[in-house]
Amino acid sequence: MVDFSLKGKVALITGASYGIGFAIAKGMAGAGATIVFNDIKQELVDKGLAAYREAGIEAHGYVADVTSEEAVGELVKRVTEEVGHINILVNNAGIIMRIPMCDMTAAQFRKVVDIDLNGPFIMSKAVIPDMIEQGGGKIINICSMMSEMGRETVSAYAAAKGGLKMLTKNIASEYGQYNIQCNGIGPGYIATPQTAPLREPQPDGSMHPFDQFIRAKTPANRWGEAEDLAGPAVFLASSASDFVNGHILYVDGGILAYIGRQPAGE
Ligand code: NAP
Ligand code: GCO
Repeated sequence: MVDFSLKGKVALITGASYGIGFAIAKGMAGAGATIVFNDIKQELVDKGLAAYREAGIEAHGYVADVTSEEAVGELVKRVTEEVGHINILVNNAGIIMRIPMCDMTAAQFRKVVDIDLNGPFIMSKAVIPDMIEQGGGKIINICSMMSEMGRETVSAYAAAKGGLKMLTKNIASEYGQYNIQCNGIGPGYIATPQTAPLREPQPDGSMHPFDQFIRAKTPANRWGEAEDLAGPAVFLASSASDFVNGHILYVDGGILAYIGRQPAGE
C-alpha cells in the first residue's frame, strides 16, 4: 500500500514562522509529523508558535540563524535531545534582494547566497550524520523558478537557487547509499510576504504590472497559494517517494511549460 503518512516522524522546517514554510509544516503535521521550526528572532518564533497552536499544532520553535554553523549545531543538538531524531529536513528559509546586478554590492550578493545556499548546506551537513545513524532520512530544498531561469534584478537569488538545485542533486548522489533522499521543490510565483511587493495594487487601484505579467505566464491564470506546496512536500517527505532522489518538483501552475498567453485572436 502506498504510504503518505509521516506518523512518528520529526520534521524540521527552517524559517517556518509563516509563508511557505508554515504551510508545508501544516501539511506535514496533517500527515502525522511532529513539527519543529526555527527563525532568526524570538518574537517571530513566538508568533509562529501561536499560529501553529491556532491551527491545532503543538510545534517546537527555536531561534537559529541557518548561516551560523554554531547556531545550527546547537539547534540540531537541542532538537534531537528535546524532541527526537530529525527524520525530515526542509530547507525553506530564504531571502531575496531585487536589485539590478550592477547596482548590487558584493556584500548584498554574498548575504543572499549565504542564506539561500550556504544555509541549506550548513543545515544538511548538520543533520545527515544522524540520518545515516538512523538508517535514512529525507531532505527537501525549496528551490525556485530561478533555479531554471533568470529575470532582471534577481542575480544573487537566481545564482543561489541554481546552486541549491545542484546541491540537491549532489546530496542525493553522495548520500543516497544511506537511504537518504534529497529532492527539491520549485515553487512558481506564490502569494506570500516575499512576493507582496510584486502584487500590491497601484496607487490608482489598477493591477500591479508584475501581477498581470505573472498571470499571463501562468496557465492557471493565478498566483500560487502557499498551501499548494503542502501536498508535494508531504509526498517527498513520505516513504511513497523512497525511489525519488535528486529531483526538483516544480509546483508552478505550468509556468515552466508555457510561453505565455498569446495575443487575443491569434
Ligand atoms: P518569506 O515569507 O520571506 O519567509 C522566509 C522565512 O525565512 C521567514 O520566516 C524568515 O524569517 C526566514 N529566514 C530568513 N533568513 C533566515 C535565516 N538566516 N535563518 C533562519 N530563517 C531565516 O518567504 P516565502 O515566500 O515563504 O519563501 C520561503 C522559501 O520559498 C524561500 O526559500 C523562497 O526563496 C522560496 N520561494 C518562494 C517563492 C514565492 O513566490 N514566495 C517562490 C519560490 C521559492 P524573517 O521573517 O525573520 O526574515
Ligand atoms: C521574483 C520572485 C520570485 C519568486 C520565486 C519564483 O522576484 O522573481 O520573488 O523569485 O520568489 O522564486 O519561483
